[in-house]
Amino acid sequence: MRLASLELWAALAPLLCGCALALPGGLLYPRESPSRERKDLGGLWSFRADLSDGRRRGFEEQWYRRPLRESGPTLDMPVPSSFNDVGQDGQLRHFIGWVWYEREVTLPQRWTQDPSTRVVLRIGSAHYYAIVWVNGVHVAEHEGGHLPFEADISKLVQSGPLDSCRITIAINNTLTPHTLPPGTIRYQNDASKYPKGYFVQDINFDFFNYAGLHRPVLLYTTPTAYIDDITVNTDVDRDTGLVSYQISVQGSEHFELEVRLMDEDGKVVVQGSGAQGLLLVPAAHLWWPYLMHEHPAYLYSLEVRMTTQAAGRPVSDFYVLPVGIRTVRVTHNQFLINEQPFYFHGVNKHEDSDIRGKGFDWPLLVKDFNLLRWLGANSFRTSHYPYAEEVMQLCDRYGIVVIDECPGVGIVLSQSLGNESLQHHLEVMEELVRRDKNHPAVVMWSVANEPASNLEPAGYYFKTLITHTKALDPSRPVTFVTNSNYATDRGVPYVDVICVNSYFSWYHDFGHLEVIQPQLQTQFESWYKTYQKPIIQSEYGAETIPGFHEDPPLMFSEEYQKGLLQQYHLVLDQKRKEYVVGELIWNFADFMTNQSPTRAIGNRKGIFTRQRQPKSAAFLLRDRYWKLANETGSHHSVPELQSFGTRPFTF
Ligand code: GCB
Repeated sequence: MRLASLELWAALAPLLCGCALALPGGLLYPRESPSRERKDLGGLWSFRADLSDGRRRGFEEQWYRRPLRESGPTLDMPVPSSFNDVGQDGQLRHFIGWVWYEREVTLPQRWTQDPSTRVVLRIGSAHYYAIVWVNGVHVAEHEGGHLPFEADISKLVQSGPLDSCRITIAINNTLTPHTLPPGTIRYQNDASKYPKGYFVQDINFDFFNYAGLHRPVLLYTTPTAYIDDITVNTDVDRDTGLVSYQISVQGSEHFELEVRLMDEDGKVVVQGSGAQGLLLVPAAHLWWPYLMHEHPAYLYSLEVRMTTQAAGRPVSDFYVLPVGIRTVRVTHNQFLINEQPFYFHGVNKHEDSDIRGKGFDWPLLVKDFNLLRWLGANSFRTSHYPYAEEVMQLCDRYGIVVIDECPGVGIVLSQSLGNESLQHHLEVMEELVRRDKNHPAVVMWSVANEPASNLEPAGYYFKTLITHTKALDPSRPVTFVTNSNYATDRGVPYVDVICVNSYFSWYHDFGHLEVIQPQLQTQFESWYKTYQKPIIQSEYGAETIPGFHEDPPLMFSEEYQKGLLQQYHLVLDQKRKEYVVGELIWNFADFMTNQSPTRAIGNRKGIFTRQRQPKSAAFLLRDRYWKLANETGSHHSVPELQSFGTRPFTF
């Protein structure tokens, strides 16, 4: 949206508020407030993998009915973490099927005795399919390993005599052609070669299928009448910021809503009331990306207060949402943030590290953001699935721009482009937009990575998926990342920005750095001539073992990685003057993959090692990114350390 007249905006804004969401209810991040408490269930849980042949013993013996230790031996399992790499057991590392987690929780008395308190169990992510019981009663089921889900467990915890409850979560990591990401179970029935009942999980994506409770599990409370969802959209008219909001309330028909927008000093700049409205912010501080402005990432706070009556008593609920005022717009050759051309100089990441796998970890997260800042990166893509909500919050706070990708990776079988898969994919986009719609850092949705978009069903599939995503959120452009040929790709006609991955002189013409320039020129020119849309080089890179040195450069050496990047940069420097709007290196850090003859303990295309130490290419990229920042943004000297984190971080 851009510079709409105030009147037009006032009329349109409510229509932009995620009104196409078909999901019932919101899923606001559980923040503490005077009316809301939270209890983190991180720590050690009891754990058991169901090693029975069909992996069904847990259901046959109803392990959820009593404490897990009573139905067999258990292991200590940290949460959040993947279960795969914490032990010494090869069988568990490669386990496919159901695993069981359990935790006894002591609840504050008020939570169990006050019927006007609503108690919610929230699971940040459980990969891949999860079933949840509380005290043996089924409370939730969820498909998809990268998005949160929750269950209202008030009745259960308020009906018993106990101040404790037993939470059991069964999780299955099996991927099928209709899951996201898809996969296939392949049975090996040749008794001369394989043990009885032998099967493997095939996948068409290049990262280890870590599983378990990857993100925080917690309990939180609200009053029984509560703020269920908030949707914010922003625009700018000269120096006035326009913040339109829509609030939904559950548990009461008659309520009052008051909103106050506070600046970073806690000063109220504008107030409003009612379930929807438009706030005008005079002399607004805009949310700018890192290195694009001397004060990036300005966040206001939208304080929402709901009051109602319940059982003759006044009830209030409070929720505070960070709000960044910014606009996003795409032309035929530019990506504009606040009407200024924005060039993505950033990375692709993974949620991946030693031991914890995909488990959420604050020290790792802060280290990664410090490295991004050091590098002068202004953006990343959440390749190839939504990252933890806390990651998105830090992006808002630091001004790191995000292309928010759903787990649509490895869609290469035609059966994964049929209606059953499409239906699930649409739902996943709804869950993703519902979760991330209010993050100013998110500037574009990516619905997939490298699908077989040249196949016949891909046209309908991507048209439907992208149209639906735009209906869910008309305020952001939508893309998917392609590695198909420009002449045969059936999905790209529907995207706003073309994101292309290419590995010249790595997967083709390996060893020949001299082919990169002509091939990359051809790539860009062919796409642009066909579509006249801005282009992002969404992946490029080379496998590099730190400490391998070869000059003249040979593959896998640090010199080869640098040489390859430099050849790409020569072409990017020409084309960014025309229509290329970004470059994202593959990859920020080395990461774990399935074993294969082409992977030396994981993918080594990181510019940092898996332990986050720089390879030579990191220094090369750092020089480049700071130069780019100085050309396109506000001026900074390279070694300058911006002082992040001066504002307290609140949940
Ligand atoms: C790609 C994929 C990414 C892989 C990368 C590689 O095109 O999108 O998931 O890891 O190539 O290193 O092969």
